[in-house]
Amino acid sequence: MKENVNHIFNLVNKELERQRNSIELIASENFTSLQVMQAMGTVLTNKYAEGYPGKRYYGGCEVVDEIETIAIQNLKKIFNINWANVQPHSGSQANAAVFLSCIKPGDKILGLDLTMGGHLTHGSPANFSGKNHQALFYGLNRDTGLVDYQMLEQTALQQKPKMIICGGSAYSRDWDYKLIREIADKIGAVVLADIAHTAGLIASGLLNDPFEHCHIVTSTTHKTLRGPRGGVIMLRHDFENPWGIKDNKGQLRTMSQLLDLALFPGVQGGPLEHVIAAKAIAFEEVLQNDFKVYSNQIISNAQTMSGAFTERGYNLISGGTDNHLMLVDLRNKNLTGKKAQEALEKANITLNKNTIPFDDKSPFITSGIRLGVPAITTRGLKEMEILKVVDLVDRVLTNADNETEIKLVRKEVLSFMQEFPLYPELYFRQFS
Ligand code: DSN
Repeated sequence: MKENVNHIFNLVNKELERQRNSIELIASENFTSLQVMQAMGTVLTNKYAEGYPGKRYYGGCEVVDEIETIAIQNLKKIFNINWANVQPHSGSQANAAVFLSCIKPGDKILGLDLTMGGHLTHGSPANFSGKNHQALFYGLNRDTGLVDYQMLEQTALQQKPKMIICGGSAYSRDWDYKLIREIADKIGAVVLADIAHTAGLIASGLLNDPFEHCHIVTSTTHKTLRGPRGGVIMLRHDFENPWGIKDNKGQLRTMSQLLDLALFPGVQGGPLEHVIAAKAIAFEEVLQNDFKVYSNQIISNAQTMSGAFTERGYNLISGGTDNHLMLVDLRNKNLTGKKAQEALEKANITLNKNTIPFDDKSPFITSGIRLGVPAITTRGLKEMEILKVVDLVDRVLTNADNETEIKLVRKEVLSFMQEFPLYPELYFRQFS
């Protein structure tokens, strides 16, 4: 038993070393503060608290009530909103609750195609969203790489979906939430904005504000928000639901009531109060002035990176980025996304292969890679260092079959990342 437990802690330390020694370019990852991490490893993990603050199904909830209330208050301050639910275990659970509260099985939904940068929970046939609903998709314009709002409008007017979803996981441009709402109003559809990727940048006022136009907003908390893994559901205005949606007792409810009920008991059981404590701390960090400095640096780093790749002859979908990520089309480099990901991994550079719009390759192979800068920005890399990162990535991609060159790049990555210490004091001790 002891050996097996220690083996796990050894593996945790191994992962710590992997993170320390890599250039992390996965657009959806980040490094939390030590405080955020510490909150997750506390006695709060022992507590059952089904229900919501003040209305729980278990005794002994007075402390977690206080913690969850602080998390909610902090989140409300960040986005200037009236209501929030901080219990979703993930962005997918948050979206599942929105679906459960607003639409019925079989209803039509309209989201950005996954192969064009959308998300599994926006209607993919492999996901509950596409299995339980009639999923329709809009895409990107082939020439510009931008969301094809004309296609979105035409599909919406013809098909009359009950819900329009905006937001994605590999789209590097900002969204026209106002236009989407105008289209939705013509057919009486609910607009869900999933800001999982860009929440931190929106919190810092650097991207369009979805809250004024979209009925419901969901997010994860671990990407640009730099919190623990988890999700949230938010409303700026808690509206009387205009669609006359009733709860399972046939009672008319406001949206916040329906969403609370949909998440618990509809989708989830007991909330993860240790993660909610970590969310409360992360949200406190977002409220500090230096978070805005961090978000500005993300955008500047992403633009520096996209400019440098373009100068080196890489084709970027939409020609660049407004946010923290970019999508590179590797077809002119005679490389697949899979090959690129694997070669880079050997050099301790982590990112993911990604389909590009109108890709002729499968999601297991792909013609592109997605790169994001939130994690390396947290580690302290600025514009000058971003140029070095681009150089290292380019060297691997132009020598993808040259093991000697890849080894040389790996050596450089190891010494380069030592200049940006990650959790220097941290070590997960073994138990005797
Ligand atoms: N898997 C996440 C991403 O990488 O974007 C989205 O859920």
